[in-house]
Amino acid sequence: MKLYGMAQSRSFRALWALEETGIPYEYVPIKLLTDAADSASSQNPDYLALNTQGKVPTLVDGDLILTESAAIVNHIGRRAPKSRLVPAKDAIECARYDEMMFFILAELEQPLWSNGKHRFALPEAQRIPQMLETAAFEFSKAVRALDHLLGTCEYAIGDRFTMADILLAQTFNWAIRFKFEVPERYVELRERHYQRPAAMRAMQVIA
Ligand SMILES: N[C@@H](CCC(=O)N[C@@H](CS)C(=O)NCC(=O)O)C(=O)O
Repeated sequence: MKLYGMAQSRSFRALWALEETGIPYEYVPIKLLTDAADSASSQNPDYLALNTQGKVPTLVDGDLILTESAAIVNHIGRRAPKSRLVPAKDAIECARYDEMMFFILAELEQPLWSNGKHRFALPEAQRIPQMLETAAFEFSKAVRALDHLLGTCEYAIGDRFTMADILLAQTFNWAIRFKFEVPERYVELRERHYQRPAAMRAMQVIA
């Protein structure tokens, strides 16, 4: 498999997933905001042919091209079924996994992305400064919903580490970096999961 990505982005989810499974891969660093003529630029025509939005991550597995981080980690997990990083057998476990993955993307991550979009990612004319306050409000609401979903569980679902924990830990890492208010429980969750050998190896690759 070939993974295109960059540091401090959702690419880390995919890289960490690859390291958890032990699947051999090649990592290709991509640069944002550089001259499109640069072969590593996200705007280079060869990269745009893979990822039409010029975003990261992109995973290429044979003829398959994936450009959504959650779909990428799921695909990696399914390519390594023995890892059990993506639930596949029990319908209840699969449902809980789906719920957590969709919750992370739709509720927990969105306020972080809104913050980023309205601080630097959108063209200046499209930025609305008040969105930062709204994002902080929405994030704390999502955190309360997560408290409810998790109860006293140590993992995102059930009693073992899954790809949902990768998304959860990386999303809280992002929240901490963006200076959102993160309860101690989730600071600790991020620390615990980022100490996994696979996460540490992924950090060396992406640095
Ligand atoms: N929904 C996509 C979002 C990908 C995305 O927005 N990636 C950011 C970095 S984390 C990016 O490439 N931004 C550059 C841009 O928006 O041009 C995913 O989860 O993979």
